[in-house]
Amino acid sequence: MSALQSISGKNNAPGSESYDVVVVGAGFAGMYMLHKLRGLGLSVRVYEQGGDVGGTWYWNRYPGARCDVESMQYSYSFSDELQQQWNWSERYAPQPEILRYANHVADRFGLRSDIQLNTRVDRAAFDESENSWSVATSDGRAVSAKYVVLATGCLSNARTPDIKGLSGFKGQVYHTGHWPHEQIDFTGRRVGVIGTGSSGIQLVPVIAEQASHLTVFQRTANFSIPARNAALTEAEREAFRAKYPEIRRFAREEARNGIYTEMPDRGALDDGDDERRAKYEQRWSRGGLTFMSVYNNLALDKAANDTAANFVREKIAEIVKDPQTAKLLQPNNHPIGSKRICVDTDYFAAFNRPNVTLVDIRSNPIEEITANAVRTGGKDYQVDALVLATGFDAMTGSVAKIDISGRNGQTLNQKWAAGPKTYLGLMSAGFPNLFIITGPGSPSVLSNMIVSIEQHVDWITDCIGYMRRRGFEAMEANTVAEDHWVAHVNEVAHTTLYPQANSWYMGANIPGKPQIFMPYIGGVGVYRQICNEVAAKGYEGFAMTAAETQKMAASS
Ligand code: N01
Repeated sequence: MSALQSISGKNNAPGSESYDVVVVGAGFAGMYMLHKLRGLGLSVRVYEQGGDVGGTWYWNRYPGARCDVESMQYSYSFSDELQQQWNWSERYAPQPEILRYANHVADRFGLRSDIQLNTRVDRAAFDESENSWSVATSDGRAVSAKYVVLATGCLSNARTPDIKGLSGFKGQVYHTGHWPHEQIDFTGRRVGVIGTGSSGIQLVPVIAEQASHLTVFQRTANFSIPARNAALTEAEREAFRAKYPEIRRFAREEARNGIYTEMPDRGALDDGDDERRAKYEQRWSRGGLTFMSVYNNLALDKAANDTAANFVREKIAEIVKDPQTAKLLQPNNHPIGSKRICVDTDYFAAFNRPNVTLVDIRSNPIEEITANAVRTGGKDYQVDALVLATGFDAMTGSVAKIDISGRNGQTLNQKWAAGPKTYLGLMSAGFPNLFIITGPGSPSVLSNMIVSIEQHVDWITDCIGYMRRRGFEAMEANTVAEDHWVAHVNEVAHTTLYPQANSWYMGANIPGKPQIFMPYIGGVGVYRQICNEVAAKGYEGFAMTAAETQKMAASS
């Protein structure tokens, strides 16, 4: 029985659908992948679970959702016409505008004809005799493809926590990562928000303006920097556009996180108290994620980190009038930046409103959710609606939902049971011709995602082009290279303060998930150089199989 038959249960007669490449997901990664592969003249089918393109920006449509990297930078760079013509309205565009941009890209580059919406990829099996994948989709079809590219997103598998009584709650329950398409009006309603990560921090001030009462259930206080969002003027857009060649080059090649900003050349302890405070003040007034790049050792040295953390804690105390609430909002169990730092608009000030209450569920965990209340510390907080801003099974969650089997029938879930293993975050040994975009082991979520997406897509496209020109049928990471890379990723992470936090970077938010630091922290510039060198050496660390011959190492 062929793999096609075995996974679909159907007999796929000759003439059944076959593509050069199947791409899973039509977010920013999947769309650009399609565009590039078309450039190689390949047949491509993109499957997208959602009802439209946009990925994370299709699903995360909660009130207040917007990007936290400036839009002039959180945008594609591959088309100069596109970046010169698209008008971002604000410094940080709101979700509907980013989704409009995704749709514009789909239309502008004529992508829709190769994208099948409302279709999940359920299974993919590698057929060793054919060196190709058979892919089964939720509409009951099975197709074959030489290559599969997982463009499934790092934060796509929304996680609903297992809280006693949640299913018996009589009001409405919303998850930020699965927000309804219709407008939700909280006017006059008592709303409970569980979760104070980036999503919770963005939506609290917006819902506070509508709700009759908002109760925020906080387990971990987070560091957040004001966004200082504002409308962009035409002059600002023009100034940016004029500098695009340098901005994009810097973001790709020099920045650690794919964002154009000053590179710090001093550590926090190299400055005296006054000078340091002045620098933090300046960054706080400027707003945004680049607060963390004021010094070069905030992620490395706890004493340096403490100076920034203390500054932000002081700011929280200045903003929040009630000292007890301010104290609860001051993060105290992780170094600043070791959990994804948040960017907000009036988050802390929202707690000065008479209709907002903060409840500490670290000291008193939620006991249960009743028909109309959240019970904690023996007290019932009455709510009509609950918002779960409880995050995602990050980086591996959306991959794990697909039943992927590689050589010898081994599944990716089996292989990754003790934590994800990849070479360069791009491929996993034993799974030939299966590429992952911004997978674990690459800078990914520690960077401006679009910069990392474009780099992976370009690399994968070049790689497939190389294989076709030389008649290679299959490509696979070799185990030794993979083991070295996994060790390197781990080693670099442990030179920083990041592993000190219970973060989703570590898988710590998912009960039972192996705790391994998943993204590569070495920086996008360094990482790009490594990937380029690997390619220049004939894809060193990967084995390639020619059509008519046995396996041979590309690098030998
Ligand atoms: O999710 P999170 P998120 N009981 O995992 C709490 C990106 N993003 O959706 O920290 C009670 O950060 C949990 O508490 P704790 C960005 O990369 C970007 O907010 O585990 N509480 C935490 O407070 C971000 O990092 C933007 O103690 C529970 C919260 O829920 C990533 O997405 C906007 C709980 C989850 O925070 C994820 O952010 C939004 C339980 N059982 C998101 N389970 C931009 O601005 C979880 N929590 C671009």
